[in-house]
Amino acid sequence: QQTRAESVAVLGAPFCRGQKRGGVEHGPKVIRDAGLVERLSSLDYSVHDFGDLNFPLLEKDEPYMGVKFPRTVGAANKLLSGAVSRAVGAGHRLVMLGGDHSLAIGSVSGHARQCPDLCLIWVDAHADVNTPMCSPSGNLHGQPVAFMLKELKDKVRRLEATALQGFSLLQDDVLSVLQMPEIPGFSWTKPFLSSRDLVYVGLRDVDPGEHLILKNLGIQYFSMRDIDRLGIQRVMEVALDHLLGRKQRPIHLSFDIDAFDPSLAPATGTPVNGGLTYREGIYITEEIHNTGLLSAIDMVEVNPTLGASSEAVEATASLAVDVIASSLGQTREGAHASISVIPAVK
Ligand code: HAR
Ligand code: MN
Ligand code: MN
Ligand code: MN
Repeated sequence: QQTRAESVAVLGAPFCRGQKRGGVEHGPKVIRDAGLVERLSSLDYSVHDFGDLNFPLLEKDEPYMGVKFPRTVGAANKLLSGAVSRAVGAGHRLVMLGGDHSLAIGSVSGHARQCPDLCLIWVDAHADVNTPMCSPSGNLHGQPVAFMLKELKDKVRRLEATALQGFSLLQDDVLSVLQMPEIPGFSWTKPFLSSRDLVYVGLRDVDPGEHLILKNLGIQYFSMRDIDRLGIQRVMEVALDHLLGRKQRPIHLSFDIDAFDPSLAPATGTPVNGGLTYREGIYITEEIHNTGLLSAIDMVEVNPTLGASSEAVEATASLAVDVIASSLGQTREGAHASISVIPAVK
């Protein structure tokens, strides 16, 4: 059978230390068991499953500035970043299976090493842009974007040029929230993304410090309320124009399964009511596929120990597979099969 020119690398990242609930490290297994590799093969990709990464276990890892397991999360992401960079450098489209969303630090940074002009689409109920200063939980899965953004490092100069009116916080408090400190375990990475190169879709649980960062840096985001008002078609049109209007460049899609409504994706650690419908989720990924620019996908926060039943777990995992397949070109309107699978006229 003829295959597409493209190949897809699948990389499992069984990791849970970016949050407090066990089980999310089994995400890669249930997503594979839901038929991921077969589905991508049937889309005519050559699929290279690189298996699961083996993350180092650190015996002692005390919290730092309230941040939990900083060295463990840092070391895991360093390993992941190298693996992603090698896979993308070898010419594969990358699918990273988490694991919790702290893994995006490694995944996006590894991708950016090969594609420095990439843009990032973050589909999530949460903004995951807390700094250690404003994180309400200390969990690193709520902070990955803060490790990426350049603007949170070169704070003062930029901030002075930015209008602060409308915020009731004192300037000093604003400054400390917007400032990303050095965290042990992360000396291997530097911020690499500009706030204009990021778009959020699906937000509905944003912390006060995160809201301050989104507004102050002028980050483009579409909350569930925006989807209600504009419709998903308009949201994706504006989102993709924002990222690609001036320049075509590689896309990194970081997809947190909790973006979906909990009725569709129950097996996840921090479900929030009022999420994406199945059709909204698939429309998002179809539009991303149609750009022809998708280069890497994270699929994170599938936690098989949190489903109320095996059906609930399977539904969540199968939804994850649908999202990945749709991102990589599975259509709802059909497509021409490769010529060899069309039955010959009898
Ligand atoms: N914003 C909260 C925090 O920082 C909760 C973040 C939770 N979760 C995720 N990431 N699943 O999207 O702790
Ligand atoms: Mn376990
Ligand atoms: Mn997330
Ligand atoms: Mn989330």
